[in-house]
Amino acid sequence: MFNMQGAIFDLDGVIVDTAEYHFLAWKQLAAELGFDFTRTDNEKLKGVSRMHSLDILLDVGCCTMSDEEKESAAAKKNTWYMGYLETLKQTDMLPGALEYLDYLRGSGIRIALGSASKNAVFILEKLGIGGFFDVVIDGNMVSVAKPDPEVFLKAASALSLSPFACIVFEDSLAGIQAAKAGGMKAVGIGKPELLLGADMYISCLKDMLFK
Ligand code: B16
Ligand code: MG
Repeated sequence: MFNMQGAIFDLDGVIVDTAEYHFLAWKQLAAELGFDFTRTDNEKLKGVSRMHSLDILLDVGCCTMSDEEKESAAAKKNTWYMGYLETLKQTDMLPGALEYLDYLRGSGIRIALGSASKNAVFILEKLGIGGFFDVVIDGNMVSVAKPDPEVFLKAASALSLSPFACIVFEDSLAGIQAAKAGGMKAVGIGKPELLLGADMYISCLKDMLFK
């Protein structure tokens, strides 16, 4: 497909859906601050960095915080979130993700993770799939968030591949934009109308097994 030599995967929403755990932890923080945070609000946080997510949450509650208070609130939310991640296991992976990683490995395709999450390594460990990835670039290793292509360019470079030889699998619009800005092909996972600009659309990685 597209003469792919490297596959770069986003994590949340592509390999595993941790959005519900993010939601529960952000909702708990909002409750402490005295306002409600809904699942609809949570949609705005997909693919967005932790601190930017906090800014969006504070906007929802019409709250303001100093930088110090923000650091402490984000750390508290992350402790709750990591508590939810404790129960994560391989069977929680999204349909076809494990099988497609296995297929790519067997085909000699180089594999990278390109995620905004600072918990990516922990999540891969919980899922028991760290061994599939030649390279992991996560939120601890980038200075500019998607839609900037930094995370995917770093992944391609660490795979020793040209961006043009790589395909990015993404569930967020910012991620699709980042992949295209980096010169990669982009496969959008989700509704085409929400992921404008991708080269191809699928509903989950299981669809790739039949292409
Ligand atoms: P953390 P992805 C993103 O993961 C999530 O989609 C987003 O909701 C989250 O805020 C972000 O990671 C940061 O996560 O708090 O664990 O550092 O989609 O880029 O794999
Ligand atoms: Mg994602």
